[in-house]
Amino acid sequence: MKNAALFIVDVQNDFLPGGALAVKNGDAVIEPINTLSQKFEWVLASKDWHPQNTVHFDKWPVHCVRGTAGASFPENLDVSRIKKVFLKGTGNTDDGYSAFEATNDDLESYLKINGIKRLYVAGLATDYCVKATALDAVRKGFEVYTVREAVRAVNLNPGDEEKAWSEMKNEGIKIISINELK
Ligand code: VGL
Ligand code: ZN
Repeated sequence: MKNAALFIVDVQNDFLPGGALAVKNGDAVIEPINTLSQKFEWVLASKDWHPQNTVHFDKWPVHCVRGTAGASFPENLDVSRIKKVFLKGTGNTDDGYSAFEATNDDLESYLKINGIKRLYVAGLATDYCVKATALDAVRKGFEVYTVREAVRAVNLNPGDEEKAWSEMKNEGIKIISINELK
């Protein structure tokens, strides 16, 4: 696909079943993401990449501490086509939910330099980092699709997932099914 990228948000061990901040059925995103990866020339990803001490851990159990096994990609995720990983949540005083807050490189400039105008967002979690990344992208003028089968929600409060879908739709993000992608 021309001018388009698959963006894989935070598919890391700590967000998978058995991890420190496990998303229910989080592992169900891996197979669709592996399939999607084959369809894109541009495959990009983010990692939640926290320091040991951050205000973020006042709200959440300790997870995705940079360099730990919990912050790694799961073994069954096909990472062979990922061109670049954006590291976010790296500070002590911010949550860094959006991949546009990455500190190792500027995602917006990277996309622009490489002529990417459309983003297909997948990964974890629908109601936090997927939503934050998709909303930032659409607000910055990118055309954004969230791939239904390739995301799962935390649902800290019941209904958070539904709320996230409506927020995304209201801002012009399109929801797409994997089988609608050529
Ligand atoms: C996330 C909660 C805390 C996410 C990250 O990747 O959606 N959620 N940190
Ligand atoms: Zn986090």
